[in-house]
Order: sequence, then structure tokens, then C-alpha cells
Amino acid sequence: MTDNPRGARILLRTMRPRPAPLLRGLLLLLIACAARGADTGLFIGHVWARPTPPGATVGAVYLDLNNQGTSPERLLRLSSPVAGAVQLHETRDEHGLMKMRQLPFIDVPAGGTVKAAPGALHIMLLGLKKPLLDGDTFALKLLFAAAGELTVQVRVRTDR
Ligand SMILES: [Cu+2]
Repeated sequence: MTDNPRGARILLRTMRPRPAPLLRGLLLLLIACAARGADTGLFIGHVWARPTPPGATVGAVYLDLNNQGTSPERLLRLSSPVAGAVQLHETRDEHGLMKMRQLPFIDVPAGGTVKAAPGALHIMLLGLKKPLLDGDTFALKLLFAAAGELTVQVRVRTDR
């Protein structure tokens, strides 16, 4: 990152999902670090999902995105082998009705933390291929504008 701050900024501005060439080389290292973007100061913690009832086709994942770096970061896309699609969602109270809407991306300011939690920001699993059972873990892949691709393990539990 420090070698190519301009490149990272262009990526953020144009929202191109492809990581900068420099970062592509770091991909293996990033995957090895799992929940941590090695040189970017990006940390992903408290990754969990609620169990789903039998027959449910949707689920939600919650996590903390902590950017200890000096540049803003943007979460662009997600995927998981347990779901047909993964979306960024926000729950809002509209005149007493809780409504969800999809977000195109999530920004994490430099030095800031964004929390996805029940009743607020969440990661929506659509087209679940099987129920999420208490104690299970599954992979969630996140694509960031600067840090590139990170994979975390989501733990299924009734409470965090
Ligand atoms: Cu949702």
C-alpha cells in the first residue's frame, strides 16, 4: 500500500473491483492471514451468523470491520459457498416497520470501525444451500478495493 497510494486511491474512486497489481502478489499472504489484510491495517473480527430454521433460504452474517490503516477502505463484494448470493444490507426503521435495503458497498474510514450487527448493517445470505446449524463454520469471501480479497470463517451461534 505505501508503495502505491495513488493506485489505491484511483481504485477507490472508480470502484473497480480488481486489486492493484502490487496487491495481487500479496493475495496468498492475505489468505494465509485469513481475517487480516497484512499491510493495509484492515482487521475483520467477531464474524458470526445466527442459526437458521429448517427450510430457510436466507441468513445473516455479522462482523466488525476495523481499518487501522491510513487510507479509507471499501468493501465491494462478497461470496460464500453456502449461499447463491451474498449482499450488503441495511435494516432501517421506517415508521415502525423494519425494512431492509441493499447497499452497493460499505466504506470503512481510516482509523474507523464499521460494525455489522442485528437490526442494522448486515451481510445477507440469499439462496442458502443448507440450514446454518449452531456450531457450524463456513467460509465468507470479501473483496475490498484496496486490500483485495480476504476470506474469513463464519461461526454459527445463537449469540455472540
Ligand atoms: Cu438483509
